[in-house]
Amino acid sequence: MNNKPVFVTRPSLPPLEEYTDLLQQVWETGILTHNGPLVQRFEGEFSRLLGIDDFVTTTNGTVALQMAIKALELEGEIITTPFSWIATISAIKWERCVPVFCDIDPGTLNIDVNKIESLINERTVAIMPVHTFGTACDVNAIAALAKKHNLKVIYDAAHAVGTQVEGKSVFEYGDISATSLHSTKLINTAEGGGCVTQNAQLLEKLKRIRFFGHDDNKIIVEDGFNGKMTEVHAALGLANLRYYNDILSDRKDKYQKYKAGLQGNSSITFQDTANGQTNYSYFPVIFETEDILHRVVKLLADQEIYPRRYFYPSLNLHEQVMKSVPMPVSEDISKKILCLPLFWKLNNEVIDIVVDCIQKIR
Ligand code: T4K
Repeated sequence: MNNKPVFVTRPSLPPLEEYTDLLQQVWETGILTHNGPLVQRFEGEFSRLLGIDDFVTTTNGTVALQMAIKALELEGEIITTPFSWIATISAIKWERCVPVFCDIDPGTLNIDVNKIESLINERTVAIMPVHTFGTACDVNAIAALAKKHNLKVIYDAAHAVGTQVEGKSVFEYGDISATSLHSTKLINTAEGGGCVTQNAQLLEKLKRIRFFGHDDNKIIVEDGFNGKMTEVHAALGLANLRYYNDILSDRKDKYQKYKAGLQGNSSITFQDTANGQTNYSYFPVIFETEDILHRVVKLLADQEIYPRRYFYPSLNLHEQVMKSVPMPVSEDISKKILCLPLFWKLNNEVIDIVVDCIQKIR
């Protein structure tokens, strides 16, 4: 087998000349940043492909989350999931809000909507769920809860480029969705991210916040910071977007190949992708025990194949960043979950080897 070692992911990369053609334009204009022509073009093309009205690019997904909190002027407690990447809570903490964990649903691995209400109090200002591994949250139930208690909803949609609910982009739910365009994501700009909102005033505010608080005339009208994407990053995004449909369908094929190969193995369960509302951006497998996971990791390492323990440990156990509170479902799942290699152009032979290794261990 070629292309060893095999990692959990590899960035989608267009043919180099397609990227350099776009860079040629950057060299010609000399515009490297400050919402130049390629950033604007990327925002337009990305929005068209996803069927959304507008997209505010940012330097990365963490900054997009922080901008969302800033734009909504939140001060207080934000209910979120312990089963995520550290950025979900670090963004909340950087914005001087307090993360409050709500355990997850063991099937979808998303925030357990039935457990949110008991955590709401007079200090609660928002809910920040994650569309974990690109699988949509129960967006309608979350909207109903938010309405009932007058709370804002920010979706950490870092994994969810391409996820659709009820025939439209999942980015259209909540007050703001914040996504990531990091090199490990379905569409990448190397580092990058962005915000989506249906609210025109919020959209303008997000644009001002990412540009030092400038209005269109470069007058400082509010607190802001520097969250701008560069032209060099937007060029990579534009080149990658040409392959968007191919990337989506290729991942779906590979996801289904894994699933077909592993179906019937009684020591594993899969994420419940809730009626197909996923973008196939990760292939997580939950083993019956942590011991089986360790044995699979060892067997795959012998073949130079390196899956990843996303997300381990459960965020509530990071005692150096916050006080520990028990989150039994998230803690249990995080010990037993492994994300298998899944990326555009992954060799199908690798999937066969991975499936074979897992089937050997019961
Ligand atoms: N919210 C959620 C739910 C998130 O998952 C994340 C980020 C965020 C918010 C914040 O978004 P950003 O601020 O990052 O835009 C990765 C990413 O750094 C991070 O973006 C991502 N989530 C997180 C889940 O995973 P690692 O620690 O897995 O990276 P690393 O270097 O171990 O890479 C994994 C594999 O990918 C490597 O074994 C090889 C391959 N790889 C990686 C990079 C960076 C490449 O082939 N090329 C590359 O350039 O963090």
